[in-house]
Amino acid sequence: MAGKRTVHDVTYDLLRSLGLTTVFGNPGSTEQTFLKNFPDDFTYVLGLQEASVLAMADGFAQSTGGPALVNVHTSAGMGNAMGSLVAAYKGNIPLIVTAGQQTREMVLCEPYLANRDENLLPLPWVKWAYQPARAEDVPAAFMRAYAVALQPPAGPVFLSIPLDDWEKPALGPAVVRTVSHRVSPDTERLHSFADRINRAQRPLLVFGPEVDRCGAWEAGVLFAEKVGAPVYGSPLPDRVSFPENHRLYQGQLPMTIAGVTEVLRGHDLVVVIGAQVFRYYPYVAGEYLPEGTELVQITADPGLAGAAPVGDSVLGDALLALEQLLGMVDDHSDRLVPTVQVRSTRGDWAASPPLSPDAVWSALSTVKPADSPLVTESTSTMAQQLRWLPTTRPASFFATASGGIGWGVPAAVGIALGDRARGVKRTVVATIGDGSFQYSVQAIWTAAQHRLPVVFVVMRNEEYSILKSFAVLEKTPGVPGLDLPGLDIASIAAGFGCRAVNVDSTEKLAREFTNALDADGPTVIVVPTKPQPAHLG
Ligand SMILES: Cc1ncc(C[n+]2csc(CCOP(=O)(O)OP(=O)(O)O)c2C)c(N)n1
Ligand SMILES: [Mg+2]
Repeated sequence: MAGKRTVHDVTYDLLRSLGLTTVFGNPGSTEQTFLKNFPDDFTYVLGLQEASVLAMADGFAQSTGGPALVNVHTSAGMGNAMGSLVAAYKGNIPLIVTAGQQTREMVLCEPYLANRDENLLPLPWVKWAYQPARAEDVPAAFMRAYAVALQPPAGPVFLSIPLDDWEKPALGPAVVRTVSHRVSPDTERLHSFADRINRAQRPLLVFGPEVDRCGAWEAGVLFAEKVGAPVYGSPLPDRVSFPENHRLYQGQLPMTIAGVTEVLRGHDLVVVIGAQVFRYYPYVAGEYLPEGTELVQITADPGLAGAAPVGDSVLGDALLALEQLLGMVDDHSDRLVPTVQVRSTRGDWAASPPLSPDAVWSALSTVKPADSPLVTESTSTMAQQLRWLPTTRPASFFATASGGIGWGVPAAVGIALGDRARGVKRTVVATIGDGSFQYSVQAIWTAAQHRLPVVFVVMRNEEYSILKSFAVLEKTPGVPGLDLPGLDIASIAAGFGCRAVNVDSTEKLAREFTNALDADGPTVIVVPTKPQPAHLG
């Protein structure tokens, strides 16, 4: 019948209804049937490599607080995107990742570009992977993908769509559904946790990424102040969830079993909210909890509740849990908690290059606008960042959730795109190691094309500095491949169309940073930086 609506028409209507009108992609012949006659009310954000495409969508979703849509090229494109997919999965980012597939008519004989075992490739880093059994099922598969991605724990899903599906007649209009993205914790169990908090003599609180992600920053502060307990940030956070300049804030937990246990010693109850127990990294053996310490965990992720080696868990949204707990706990706001000096006051470092990381971070702390979010992937200078640029506002600290580098540069670009989409004007600051800068470097081209307000500060220490600290910890001398000579980062950045400058003093860094804030587009500032031995305990 002439004029019959196609799978293409109905799917675009559905995407419109779901607010998914921005597509992050890199196209190929297997995707062009989806992208055909791309509607005017949709935006296509081109990334030049799929690692960037996916992490830009991740940043976009974190800025907007909603899901994001990705379209990559069959198996090869999906393969390139995998590292970024792991970070999105670990960070609970609702992404609907789609890839084209060869024509159904000939896929059995494995033509060029056929995505073989298409649903296996993204596993285990998606919540659901599916190629519709029939072309007519494509719209409903999108609806299911949306519902699965959004519900807690949120995360990426994958759809493979044969290229000949789009022109097929649709069954009818798509069914639009809504789902909840919060789950309330079991009240009875929460009461039992509150009783334990009320009985505790020396409780300690740990806030993790779920708190900031679900909009519970303020609720967390109220709860901590009422309990009157010291607060730690969870180790290796991808989001910071508590003001790091608050009088109750004591610092970030260490990243080893033994290190965490030392901090928890003497506390009878540890309350972990919105975090894994714990995100350990180097193996330094020890007890998971000191003698006499109990632990309770609140998380929306059954996987994390299951993986905790110790303690009692309740499943639920951190905001709903904190709001309920606030009414259940006794007021101990007058309990004495020693304050910890997190921030340094003055520096005594050489003014000539290479600059010490302390000098770089302290200079940044004098010029970074208070409302600028920080995206950071400077692996050996995390302690200096905490010292000089503590996070004091919600939704303003972002780092990879997976430990894979190459996330920060494209995520910063995605956050700037998300800010623009929701009408927020602020400059995104991305502090990136010279090694980390290379992995998804082409994302800066997208930033330049969209004239995004991003300042990249690249710390050029000419090495994978953190890995040299690991070599000491792991007693592995003589590891090759840890030096990075001969990288002209400013030229690379200029080649992608960015403003780019080399600076060799803190004054120039501050001046160029301030200039960058006024620029119409991204700037890459390259700072020669001294290698920094990192404390990994
Ligand atoms: C995708 C990926 N490949 C390799 C690694 C291993 N790795 C961890 S940190 C690091 C070096 C980072 O170097 P740089 O960004 O220069 O920071 P620096 O340690 O010098 O501060 C590498 C290669 C990783 N985490 N992710
Ligand atoms: Mg480096």
